[in-house]
Amino acid sequence: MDILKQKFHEKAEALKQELRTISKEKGAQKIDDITIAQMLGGMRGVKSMLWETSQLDAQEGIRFRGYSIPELKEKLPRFRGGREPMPEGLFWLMLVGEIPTQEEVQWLSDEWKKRAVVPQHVLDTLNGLPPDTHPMTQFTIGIMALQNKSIFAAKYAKGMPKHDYWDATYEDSMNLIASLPQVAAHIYRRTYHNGDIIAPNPEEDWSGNFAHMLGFEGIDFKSLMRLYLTIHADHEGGNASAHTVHLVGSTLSDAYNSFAAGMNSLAGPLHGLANQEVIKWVFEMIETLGTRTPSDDQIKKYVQHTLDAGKVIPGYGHAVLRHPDPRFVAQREFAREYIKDSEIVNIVWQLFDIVPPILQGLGKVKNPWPNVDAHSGAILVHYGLNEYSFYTVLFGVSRGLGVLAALCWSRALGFPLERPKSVTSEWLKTQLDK
Ligand code: CMX
Repeated sequence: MDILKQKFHEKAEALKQELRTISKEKGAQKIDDITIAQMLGGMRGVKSMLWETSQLDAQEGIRFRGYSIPELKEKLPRFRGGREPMPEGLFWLMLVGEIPTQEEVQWLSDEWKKRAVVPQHVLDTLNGLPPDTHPMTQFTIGIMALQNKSIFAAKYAKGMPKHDYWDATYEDSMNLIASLPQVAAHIYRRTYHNGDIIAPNPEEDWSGNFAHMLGFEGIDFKSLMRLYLTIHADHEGGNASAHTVHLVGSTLSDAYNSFAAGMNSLAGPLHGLANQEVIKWVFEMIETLGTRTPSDDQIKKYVQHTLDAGKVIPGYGHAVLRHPDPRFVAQREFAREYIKDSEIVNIVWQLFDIVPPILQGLGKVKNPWPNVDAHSGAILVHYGLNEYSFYTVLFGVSRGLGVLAALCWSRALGFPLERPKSVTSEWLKTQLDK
């Protein structure tokens, strides 16, 4: 058994026993009530799921196993003396709750290199799709095409006992994560670069190799990828993509089926697709105003024009957060440190001053602050990755780390099929009468 799997197994077994005891001895204890407003309002705040890998605080933002993003930047191992954390380290942390050593992260990086085998039929499947197929659609199809490699599905078909589910899920998750950069890069190159595919570079880490296969060799872009793939990885379990993976996984669908389902959820404009919508909206603004250096007044009018047209301002607002998203802040810091004078980045910073008071003035928006998607596109444009329809795929590659680590936990803890209760509006009205 490999070192990470062994550690995970020991921790999961201990927690499984503990949770069983809690359920047996305190199972009837109430921890929450649900209101009609919550039921009609997208179940905001209803505590109904265990999710070990990260937790979100409305004011403070995300913590991964208790560590904030600035703490991760300081504590996680880095690649060859670079300044940004390696996502390999975050996966280790999320899976076993310990900050890994440099050697452990190196082991994981090497392990993913070994496991990154994308069969030809997957690439052929992608190549068979019309080039105007949205990259997120291609991404889910690519993941589904990998599914015939599922160890869980093969073992289940042969009658795998329940106590082995976690093991097969771990194997699938590791193989799938290892393969995601190549699948994503293939989609990028076939869609935007005439199918000029770039072979992996075994000298690189997971993020550096991804940047290389996309066609970006700059050291700063590789640093950006390390940060980007770290901060987008997880946002506790209730967000739409994570919850989808959790729900589908609860049916004992394997990691490939579950993750592809989550990616379809990430592809919605209120969720991950917002990162493409932000930059698309900024480009439209530039074109309408006829300048790449708009004044604050011009931007204010454009924001108002968007709202008057009955649309949302992409990249602003959040279902849980009530402060600027620390993932936005981390990207702003990156831009301050690495980028000098980018007109698009400047617009994002102007928007940060201009949009919140306008949204606040509407009187209904609960969080007027920017979320993770408000900043990412501007930095990618700065480095020349202008094809914004691809942005959500980058988000998806990163999200694989969190949701698949969490899926391993769900299998190891033996979580059952998820099946909340629904009611009709007729039933709801009868409750009011009572
Ligand atoms: N611009 C305009 N109106 C907004 C808004 C925004 N950015 N954010 C919220 N509102 C509106 C809502 O549409 C809603 O209006 P109605 O009552 O008329 O339907 C009202 O304010 C209340 O919404 P809320 O409770 O503040 O927000 P929700 O929890 O319902 O929704 C979110 C959260 C993210 C979907 C919403 O803020 C939004 O649509 N933002 C823009 C899209 C976006 O950036 N999504 C990415 C989120 C991060 C991610 O998952 O990647």
